[in-house]
Amino acid sequence: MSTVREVTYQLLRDLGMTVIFGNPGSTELPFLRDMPAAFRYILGLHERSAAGMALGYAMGTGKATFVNLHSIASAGNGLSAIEDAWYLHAPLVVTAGQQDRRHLLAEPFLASRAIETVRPYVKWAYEPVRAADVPAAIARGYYLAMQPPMGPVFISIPMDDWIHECEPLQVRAVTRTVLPDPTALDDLVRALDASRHPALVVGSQIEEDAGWHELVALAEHLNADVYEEPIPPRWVFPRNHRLFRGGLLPAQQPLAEQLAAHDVVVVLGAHVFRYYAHVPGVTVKPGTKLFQITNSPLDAASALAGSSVVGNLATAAGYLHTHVKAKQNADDSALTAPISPPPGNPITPAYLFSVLNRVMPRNAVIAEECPSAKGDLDRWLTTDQPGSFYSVPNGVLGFGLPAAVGLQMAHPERRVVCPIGDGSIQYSIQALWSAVQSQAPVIVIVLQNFDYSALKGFCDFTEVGRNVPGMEIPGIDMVQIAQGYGMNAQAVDRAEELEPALRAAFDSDKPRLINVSVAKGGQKCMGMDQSVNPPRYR
Ligand SMILES: Cc1ncc(C[n+]2csc(CCOP(=O)(O)OP(=O)(O)O)c2C)c(N)n1
Repeated sequence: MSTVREVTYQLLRDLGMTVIFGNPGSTELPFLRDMPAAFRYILGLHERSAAGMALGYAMGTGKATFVNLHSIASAGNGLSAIEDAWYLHAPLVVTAGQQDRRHLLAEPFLASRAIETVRPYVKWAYEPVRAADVPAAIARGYYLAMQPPMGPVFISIPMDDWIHECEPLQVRAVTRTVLPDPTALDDLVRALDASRHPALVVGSQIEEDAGWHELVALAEHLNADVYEEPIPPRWVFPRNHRLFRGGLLPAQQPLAEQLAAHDVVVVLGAHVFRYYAHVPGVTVKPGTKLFQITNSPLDAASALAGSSVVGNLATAAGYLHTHVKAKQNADDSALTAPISPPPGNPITPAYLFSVLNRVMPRNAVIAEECPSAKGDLDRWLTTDQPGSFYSVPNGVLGFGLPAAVGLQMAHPERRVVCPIGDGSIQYSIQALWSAVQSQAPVIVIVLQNFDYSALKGFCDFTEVGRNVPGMEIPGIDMVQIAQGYGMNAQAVDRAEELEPALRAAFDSDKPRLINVSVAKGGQKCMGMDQSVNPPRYR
């Protein structure tokens, strides 16, 4: 008879989860010992980094990724990455050790209530009732994690379970594509056929459902204006396309105004809508017909207005393309090409991103976390290939760097670039070490402005005032920190140094950190200024 440990490794092999991201402790050692040669263990020096790299890897490969954390000690540390996976619909099978069942009742050292802790941000949190159920629980977690909307699951495993006897387990076929209701889509077809000026609002679920090409074909067929969802975690439409109209603002009233010219708005793969600043208003102006197609029943239920259809985005876009009549009357006022920003000193984020856009390969992948420079990044980076852009989904800093490293591991044939603030990089700084150790040639561009510019911007935006503690972060030497983790690093202080430094990084096949001294940001809040009538908090 096999053991739980042997059956589990066979199961992980059969499910294709042979890369394990983790940070070990005593309660995991009975599982990790003598790991079979087919497996690769990626060590994160902190669980935010370990689970965050797994998140990047899962999004890059589109496949469930196995994470092994340490009891409650590290499930808590990894929770923000699990939360990111929840909002990004990223399939993670997260496991953590539990104390030995035989004395759990006595609350020993490292006893774990991790399943209660993580529950709001996972699709399923479970501790098997019997040791012999461990492999089947992992299999069940895997099928659920991969089911749209994909997401994390969590299984807590008592450390004595691994040595118990266990029956072999057969992997099962579980389908993953949920077809949208054709009757509901036909209502949308009629609305689009009757529409004079439709708009598409596109969101990250397009990428989850591999619907990039179907979306572009649909937009061109309809000649519809295409807007990106507010604060997009992924870009899903070519940035230079004639129909691309930019992003929607994350506040109710200004967003409705952006869409005011349209008689039909179809939201494809996004919330209706993701707001940030509370500026009350209507969802869309009266008379505009609003439709949502989403792979998430939760998003369908929480939409503020309109009709929702649940199902696969690629299928839905393909159906609409086939059934709606083509339209000619596009307003072809595509975004005019902006004038390149000047190379001033200090370097502006706008200049930095305009140079990066010129220098980087067209198939580069961006994993970003630069709060106050988001607007400039959005303006100047013109990626036009699927899987090119990832960003923090729900405001929890610590996403960017480990996601970049995980994405780089998933895409050895592409270069991953991580533009990141000097504040943001501190939340998961240890991922620098994992990039070096795993030889993942990620290019980290730190925007060093020595403060929390985005928070200062928010202070101005909402009239909180500037008399707030904890806004400055002086005295951090990012080059030395990176070098301390074994990474090549250099400082760029003058505009003329920027392009050579970037070119050298792309020419090298090693990971590298470039610390760029930039002008302080915070002039706008998520693309909004006082004209949107922001809330006041004083
Ligand atoms: C985990 C976490 N802690 C704190 C915050 C609040 N916060 C939002 S933006 C920001 C500043 C980040 O600084 P930096 O990366 O230097 O970017 P900058 O604001 O200077 O553009 C902070 C602290 C957060 N969103 N997440």
